[in-house]
Amino acid sequence: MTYLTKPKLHHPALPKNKLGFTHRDYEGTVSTLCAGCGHDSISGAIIQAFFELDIEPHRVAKLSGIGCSSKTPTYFLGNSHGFNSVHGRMPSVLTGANLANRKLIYLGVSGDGDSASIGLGQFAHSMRRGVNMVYIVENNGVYGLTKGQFSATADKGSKAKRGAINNDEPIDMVMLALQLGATLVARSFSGDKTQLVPLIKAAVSHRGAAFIDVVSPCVAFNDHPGSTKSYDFVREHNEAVNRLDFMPQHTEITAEYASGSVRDVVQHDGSVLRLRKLHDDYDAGDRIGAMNYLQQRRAAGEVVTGLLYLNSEAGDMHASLNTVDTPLNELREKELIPGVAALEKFNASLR
Ligand SMILES: Cc1ncc(C[n+]2csc(CCOP(=O)(O)OP(=O)(O)O)c2C)c(N)n1
Ligand code: SF4
Ligand SMILES: [Mg+2]
Repeated sequence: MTYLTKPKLHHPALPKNKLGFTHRDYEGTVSTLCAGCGHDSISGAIIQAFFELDIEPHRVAKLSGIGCSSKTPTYFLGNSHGFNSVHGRMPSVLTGANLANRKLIYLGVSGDGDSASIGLGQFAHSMRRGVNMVYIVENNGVYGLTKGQFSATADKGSKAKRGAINNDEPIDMVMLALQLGATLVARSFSGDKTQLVPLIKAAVSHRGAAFIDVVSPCVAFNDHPGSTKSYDFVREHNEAVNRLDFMPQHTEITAEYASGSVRDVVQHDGSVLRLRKLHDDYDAGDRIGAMNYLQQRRAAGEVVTGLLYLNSEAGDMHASLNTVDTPLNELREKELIPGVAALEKFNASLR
């Protein structure tokens, strides 16, 4: 498949967004992943979300580690900035880029091996620092690229394609993100674009560390009976706690819903997230409650999906470090070398 190039011509009547761009302007090269891989559906959802958000591709920086999942940024947002880093090291590269230029929209794409095994420490620190980013883990429970070894998110007792049983406890990335202080936490399924696209839009409009765990079946190594990351298992055990409508800034809110089942949340950019409750006992504003609920439902064998936690008042790493608004590469000599008097004043403040 690698020899296939995408045709440059496209139908003139393709729908355009407010910027005059079509879906094609948000795509990348032809995917070389296995046909049916969940990761390709996530790429499709990312393309749709950025198209519908009317974001100029050059405002986005996409970063990844190593794995089939980490290859996917080649297949979307071909006109954005991109950096394919080392296995498990995407979070620190993203953090550095974000510190240097806060004007870009940061999208970290990773796998369960990349983030829960070799990169677990990196993942943890990017969450607790509140790096302003969308962090997506394409979670298939295996190392797809290296031929299907169990990853750290594989459920205890789940079966590999050749029959081996996983005896280790799984790492739940959502529980970790909640515990570590991520301020938007969600779980979704690659086969549910209706849920995933608004979640990505909400995460892009959120200020702070936004984490989305997307169960994304690996059709080559982990889509058989006995796997808890297969299409069939997730479809049968998927419990969505809410549905999200995303309304960009300046959109007239017309639909009416019964009060109690709906909560409107205004994000810092003025966009509105309308959260429709599907489970009355679930409150996405209660972090500890969310952790208890997730544990209970997991014990009952359910895969809980939806917007699981949101703190729309949250700050981010730049707020806590009190950094300058201007990206570092735009600072001029006057700001970088403020002179002896300014240096004296600063030194005095430290004495
Ligand atoms: C430092 C280092 N160790 C090991 C590897 C081998 N390796 C490449 S991808 C990978 C696991 C990828 O798994 P995951 O992140 O879940 O991505 P998937 O392929 O499942 O999407 C491993 C162990 C590597 N490339 N670099
Ligand atoms: S090996 Fe698995 S994760 Fe990798 S492309 Fe194929 S189906 Fe997707
Ligand atoms: Mg994986």
